[in-house]
Amino acid sequence: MTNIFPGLPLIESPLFPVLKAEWGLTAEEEQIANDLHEKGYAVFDFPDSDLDNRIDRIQEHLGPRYGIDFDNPESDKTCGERRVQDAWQFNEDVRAIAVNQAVLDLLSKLYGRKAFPFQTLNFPVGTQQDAHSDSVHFSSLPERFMCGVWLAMEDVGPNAGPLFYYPGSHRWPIMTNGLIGRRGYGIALDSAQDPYGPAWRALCEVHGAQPELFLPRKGQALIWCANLLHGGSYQHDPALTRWSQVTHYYFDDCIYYTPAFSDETVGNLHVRNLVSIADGQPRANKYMGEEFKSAAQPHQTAKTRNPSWRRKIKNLFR
Ligand SMILES: O=C(O)CCC(=O)C(=O)O
Ligand SMILES: [Fe+2]
Repeated sequence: MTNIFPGLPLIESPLFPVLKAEWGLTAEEEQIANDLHEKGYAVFDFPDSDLDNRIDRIQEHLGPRYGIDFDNPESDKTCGERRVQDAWQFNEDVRAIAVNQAVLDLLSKLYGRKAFPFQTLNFPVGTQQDAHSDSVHFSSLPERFMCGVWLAMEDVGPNAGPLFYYPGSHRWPIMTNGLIGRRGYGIALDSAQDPYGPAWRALCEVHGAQPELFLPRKGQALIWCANLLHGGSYQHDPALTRWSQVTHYYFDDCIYYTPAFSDETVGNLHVRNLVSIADGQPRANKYMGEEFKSAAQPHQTAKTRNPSWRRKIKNLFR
């Protein structure tokens, strides 16, 4: 069957049951594809024979950056800085995990477009972060061409603030400002997920949704779909560590933007200027093979923006 919906990731397509038969998937790949389609996440063993050594080196090199006393088993590990963003820029092991070719090939196969990593986050403890979908931070046009890969760099027990998620929530409405009745373009926020908290809570309530905890062993990884609701659960034992690396991936030939600061309907997009970790090169925003140039500068506030921005955006969408 031809894929009549190239604007949807293959694993999120209504045609998935028919299309997947034609991909030539191994049994393991098919399990991952089914899980992503049905539950919005999938667990797999991270395919890297040097992973244990990488993890040791990452902990050793990044450890001092967190301001945490890792040597004392009793010390509070949650009090320092809880993450290092984009350590791939200076740490070859973080980069190697992000650009793992088997993972890139798998994601590209499952989504039907070429995957590229654009951000890494390295955590020594849990985030204790409220439930959110990554699509409010990193959305794409067409939608859903984004995912996260969460890698356990040690065994994670229930008291270490494990990752949690709501299975099936990737099928709930994708949050946009239009959906919740606010304007977002040029409006400052502490966090891009703040405006959507009440909407997610309402959806959880109406679905009677129960979160599941991810209690992996070291070396297991979890892929989450762009719209899967997830977060970091409460850390019952602050003396524990929960080393992990999250790599965020986008896919080729999309516009990459932040919904919280955008009003899509009227063409006001807060686009992202990305660099692919794979080659360190900028990735242009594209729509159907053509470069898309937003008239507004990314990451600027309304105050600093060129006053002619509205006119320019109007022209673009004429
Ligand atoms: O590791 C966690 O607790 C959550 C991380 C997360 O939500 C993310 O990196 O997108
Ligand atoms: Fe997230």
